[in-house]
Amino acid sequence: MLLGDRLKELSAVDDGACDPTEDLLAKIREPADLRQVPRDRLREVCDEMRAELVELGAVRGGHFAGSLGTVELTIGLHWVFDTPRDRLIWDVGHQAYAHKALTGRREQLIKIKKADGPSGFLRRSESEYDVFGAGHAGTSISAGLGVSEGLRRQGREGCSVAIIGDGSATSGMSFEALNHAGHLEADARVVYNDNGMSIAPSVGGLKKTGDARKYFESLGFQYLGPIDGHNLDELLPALEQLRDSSGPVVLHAITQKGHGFAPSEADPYGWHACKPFDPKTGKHLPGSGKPSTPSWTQFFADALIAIADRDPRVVAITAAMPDGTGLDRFERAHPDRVYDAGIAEQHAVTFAAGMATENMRPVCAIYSTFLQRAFDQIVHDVALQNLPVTFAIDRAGLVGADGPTHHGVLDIGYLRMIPNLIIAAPRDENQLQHLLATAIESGRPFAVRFPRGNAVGVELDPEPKAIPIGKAEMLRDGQDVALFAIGKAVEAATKAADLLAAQGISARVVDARFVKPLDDQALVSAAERYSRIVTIEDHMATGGFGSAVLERLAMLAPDARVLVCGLADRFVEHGETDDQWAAGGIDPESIATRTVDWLKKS
Ligand SMILES: Cc1ncc(C[n+]2csc(CCOP(=O)(O)OP(=O)(O)O)c2C)c(N)n1
Repeated sequence: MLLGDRLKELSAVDDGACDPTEDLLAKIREPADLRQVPRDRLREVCDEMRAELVELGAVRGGHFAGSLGTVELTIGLHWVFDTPRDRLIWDVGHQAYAHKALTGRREQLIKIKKADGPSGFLRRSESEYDVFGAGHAGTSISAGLGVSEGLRRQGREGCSVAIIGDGSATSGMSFEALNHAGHLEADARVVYNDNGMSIAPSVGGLKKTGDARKYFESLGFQYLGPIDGHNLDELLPALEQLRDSSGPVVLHAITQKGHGFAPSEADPYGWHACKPFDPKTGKHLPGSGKPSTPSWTQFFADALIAIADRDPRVVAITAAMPDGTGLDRFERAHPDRVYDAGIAEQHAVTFAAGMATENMRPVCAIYSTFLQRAFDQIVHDVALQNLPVTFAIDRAGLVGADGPTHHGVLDIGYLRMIPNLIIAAPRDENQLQHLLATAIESGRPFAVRFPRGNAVGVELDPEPKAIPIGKAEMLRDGQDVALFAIGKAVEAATKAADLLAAQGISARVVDARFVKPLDDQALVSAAERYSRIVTIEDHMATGGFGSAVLERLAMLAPDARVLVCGLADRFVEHGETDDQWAAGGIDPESIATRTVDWLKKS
């Protein structure tokens, strides 16, 4: 439907109250409506969009500065290209809120990342305009090239355009895709959204030399630009040129992260994501007032600082997440002992392995979900050579609002099968500091996984100290059943034991501490005493901690019966973490109920 028709329709509904000269955005239900807006009014659409995104961020918080910086790009792309026939492929998706608003999801944005609202990233199931799902960085050029080849081979109409930030372009996959596109001489259109920022300032030789033209041209790309990505007079003709080109072609758009809102312009790092704020001042709204326990991440950083104080071999490596992993804090204490490798998890791990061959003790601080990228590097470069690299795996378990692209619920599975690798998970921040010391002092490949959010709030021992590897800890004894839990699930197991006690069932609670090696003695003693063991973990049941227990008991005590409380074989949607635990059957109530039912049956 034409915008004019839509305006008339809306005017009729609104009893003539609708003024077609105002609130253009409200009339745009889909990109076809946007394309009816005359060029000289696109500025107004951009301004309205930006104001709306500021309002949204003020109320909801969440990813913020990235989308403010892509307002003109988004509107320009949907105006110049014939979407959805032409396929826009956004990298990551945290900067695609304007894209969501233009493609029929404007009213739902207020519920973004809530269980009944849109995802914070891109999802094919959410909209035909989300051509390729995302959440992890560096996929768009590969996907765009694949889409382009798919279209060409079948003679389908349309083209693909990958939109990638300079941060995401530091990923190895982006280079691989550019190299392949240059080789194929395929119709690979790329918009290089260069704002100088990843979450933190971007890193890399390309950023240092600043010679993007040379980079792209050396890989066989036609290079357009650089242009000011906020100036429509530059942007629109450049996008038209991009549209009308063939072969591999990149448009270099310079943008400002956080553009158009003074606080985020001044501090794009701090405003990558935000808490609700006052849109007039940019001041964050006060929280509940109750001081909360610091995050697991902060305790990790403090423990690492203490260990590095006494061990000069310790260095820390991040893949573009110095703030998220607490390494910014570490860096303040130990300047010069942190490496930001860019969004390059694979490289970060092998780089660490190289250092480890020279008697260093590198600690790779990487989120569980992003470490998935580096699987072969962990196998081939670290574990096979038995090198002393520590993996500090943050955001392990269910992460809530970021949803299935960001849950860290596969790591036990993909690490457990790797020989030489030790895997542990602390139940609280005090255990975290000790496990970190254990890892670094072990001289072995060692993974310590810990969750997102506030830590438990226990008292800390004065300093991190190594503990025996593979030793579980019994937290309470009982008569009827044993609960074996790992990491954050230990707290749930302890609460479940209380609920069971109220029903007259007395449970032993064991903090396994290690997934690998398991504590055989603790398992056998429980199997002999109860012959019934419940395992609890914030991880997939398939291939997880419970699986490990089952495998071990099949050898050590084959008569033992095991109830595995882990996540079922499906992706968990975005929403509140507590709801995700409950839906996954791993919250205290579910564990207690499942245990009671199971004991009755067996
Ligand atoms: C594989 C992977 N590692 C890390 C991240 C976390 N992350 C999300 S956005 C982002 C920065 C992206 O920078 P850029 O592409 O330049 O976009 P900008 O926010 O600057 O617009 C990072 C590191 C991720 N999504 N995927």
